[in-house]
Amino acid sequence: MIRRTFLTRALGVGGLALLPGWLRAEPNQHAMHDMASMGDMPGMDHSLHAAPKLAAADALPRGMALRELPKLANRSNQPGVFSGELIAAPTQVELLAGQPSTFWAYNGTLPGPLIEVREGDRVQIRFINRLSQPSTIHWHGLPVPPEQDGNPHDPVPAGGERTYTFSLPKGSAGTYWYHPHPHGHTAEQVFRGLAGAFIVGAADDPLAAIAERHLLISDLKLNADGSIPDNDSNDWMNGREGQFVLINGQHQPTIALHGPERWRIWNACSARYLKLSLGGHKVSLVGTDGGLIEQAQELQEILLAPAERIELIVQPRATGGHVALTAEVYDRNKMGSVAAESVITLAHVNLASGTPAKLPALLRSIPALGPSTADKRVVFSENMRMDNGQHQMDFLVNGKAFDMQRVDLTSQLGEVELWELVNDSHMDHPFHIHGCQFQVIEHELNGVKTPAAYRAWKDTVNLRPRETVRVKMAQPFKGLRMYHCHILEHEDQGMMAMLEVT
Ligand SMILES: [Cu+2]
Repeated sequence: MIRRTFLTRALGVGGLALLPGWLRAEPNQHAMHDMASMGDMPGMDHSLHAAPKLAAADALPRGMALRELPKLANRSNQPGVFSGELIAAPTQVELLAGQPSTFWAYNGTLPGPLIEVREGDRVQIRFINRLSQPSTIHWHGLPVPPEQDGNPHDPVPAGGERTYTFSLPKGSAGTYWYHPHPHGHTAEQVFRGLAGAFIVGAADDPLAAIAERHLLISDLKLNADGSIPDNDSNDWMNGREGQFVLINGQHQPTIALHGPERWRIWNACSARYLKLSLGGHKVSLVGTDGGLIEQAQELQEILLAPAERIELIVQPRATGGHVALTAEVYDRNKMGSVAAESVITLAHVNLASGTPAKLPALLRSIPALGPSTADKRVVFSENMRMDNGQHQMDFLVNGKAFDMQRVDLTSQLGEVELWELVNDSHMDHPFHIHGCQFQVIEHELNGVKTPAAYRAWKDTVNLRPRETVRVKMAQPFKGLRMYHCHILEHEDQGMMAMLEVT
């Protein structure tokens, strides 16, 4: 159904203009008839009708102090056990004055509540699904057993519930998140508001003395009447981007530094790439998806692909002063006639004067994964073909669209493997694998190999057009794992595959 609706979306009257010139064709009679007969399908883009107008770019209030993420309450009184409840349900939020929007939210908050636990904790989350669709919760990046990881094979039906339980081992401290992963509905459930942050704290954290701040960045496409539009054909091709980029659900908030701060940043956007800059102010990268790196890396800009996370140390500036946190222009080679990219202001930051913190020379040791004894090759590609006289866009892994019944690769438990991740397409795609962290070994582009600049644990890595990235990993649990493009529209259309660990 997902591919079918995309096909009609792509050929909708409004959608035609968005196709690249070499793909444009007049829809034939059959296609037009087909489209009309499918007008009542759920989630259908009624391209023949006038689309509601998008809210103006300045329609949301801005400049409020950045609020903290709401926290999920721990209902357990046992030491070492975190027990909480997440309810996914339609929730009315009035972002535009007098024009309430219906989001889908966890526990009524946008984003969902922050889950904060410690290494060694046992986690029990009761999930109640009050949506009209099946859903799951995927614990993005966490080392949890496959049957607890919200695979599309384990849907929680509309009106149903289940409890996810897992333990977090020593060494798993890091910056994670959670979001739905049901078959074919992931993109919609996330863009309607379902996502939240998950932090695993370390017992021996070398940066524990530095104040933490959390910035979960998400993207919002909003109509002027407050409704949240379905994906259009452009969203299905390039991944959805809205006219608003929010931090902790706020538009262009202000942040006042009172001294050195440790920022954890999540790119929870469906498709937007964030080339982050703090007005030229140097910051120190201290962590990636799976926790601290070995040595702090000083930088002025960093690219955060969809689903990636980082930890930065932001030091006060002797002269104080205001800077903007921005997403600089990054060209990810979108298809069709899309608007020119521009710099996006995410927040206004006051770098009050203060004393910078001295960082330890070694944050932690990350042992290199040893020699690999098995290889894998994963190729992301796109394909436009004719099907029944209509254009059909495919997003593929190793030449195939996702099939819930097909195991694509198998791995042995604990075996170190070298995965060659290839982007054989013209557009950036972020690769993500469930349930484990990998180490990037090298990037290869145009025949030039570049070793990773530092050792780090990651679960998501961007693949530039025609780029190959080599990573090493070892699977910690037996069972079924998903790996896919984390542009959620591409994932839903088939750029996903399955690994069985035996
Ligand atoms: Cu993709």
